[in-house]
Formats: sequence, C-alpha cells, structure tokens
Amino acid sequence: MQRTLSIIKPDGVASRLIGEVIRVFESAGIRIAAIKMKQLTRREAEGFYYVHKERPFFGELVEFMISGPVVLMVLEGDNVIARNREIMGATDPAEAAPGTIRARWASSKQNNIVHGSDSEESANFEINYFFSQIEIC
Ligand code: 3AN
Repeated sequence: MQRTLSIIKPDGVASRLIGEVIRVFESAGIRIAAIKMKQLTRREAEGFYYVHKERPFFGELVEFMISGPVVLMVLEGDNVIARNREIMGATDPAEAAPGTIRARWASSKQNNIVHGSDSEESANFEINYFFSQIEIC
C-alpha cells in the first residue's frame, strides 16, 4: 500500500471540477485518506515548489497556486504514485493521453488542474508538508 499527495489546483476548483476529479480517483479504486481545502500563502507555495525555484516559470507558478483555494488530498492504494500520474496525464495537456484528467480539463502546462507526487521521496515530503499524522485516516 502506497500514499501520494494530490492537489486540485486553483483552476480545477474555480472550474467546479472538485467532484469530477474525486470521482475519477474513487472510480479507479483509489482511497481518499485525507482531504482539506486551503488558500495557500505565498510562503507555503514557494516552500512546496522549492525544487523548481531555479526554473523560469517558478514565479508564475507560485502566483497561479495562490490565485485561489486548492484541495489537498492524500491518496492511498497499490502503486498509487505511478497510477495517479497515469490518471492525471502529461504535464502539457496537448501531450496528455485521451481520457486523462489533464486531457479532459487542463488548459495549459501551468493551468493543468491537478498535481501529483512524482516519486516516493517527493510523496513523503509533500504529504508531511501539508498533513500531520492525525489528519490521515
Ligand atoms: P508535473 O506536475 O506534471 O509533475 P512538473 O513537476 O514538471 O510537472 O512541474 C510542476 C508544475 O509546474 C506543473 N504542474 C505545472 O503547473 C508547472 N509547469 C511545469 N512546466 C511548466 C512550463 N513549461 N510552463 C509553465 N508552468 C509549468
């Protein structure tokens, strides 16, 4: 059993896709082990994306992530880190496989509806960044 961090980004929340995205995960047999809605502060968004701090899009990415509330979730299931990445689709919606969340709803590489941890190491960091042990069911 594995855990990963999922975020419904501000564009997903603003487009009223919270229910759709959760439906996709639950239909795939993935369990929601923790969930909360939050308006991230600039400091929180910068800390979350610190691995990207040298990338040219870092500033815009932080602005986008604090432009509205997000939904933070811990997903649980077999091989859920890779499965969630598959279900999300490629970062660029133009390259995302048909039927994936990003192919269906994302509008750009930045405004791509969801985030999902890309490795066990980042899943551990990201889950602990937003959730304490007692918030995970
Ligand atoms: P993913 O979310 O698919 O793992 P990463 O980790 O490469 O993608 O990038 C983190 C986030 O940075 C993406 N979800 C996206 O919002 C943003 N991003 C990535 N590449 C670009 C880009 N070329 N231009 C603008 N934003 C980007």
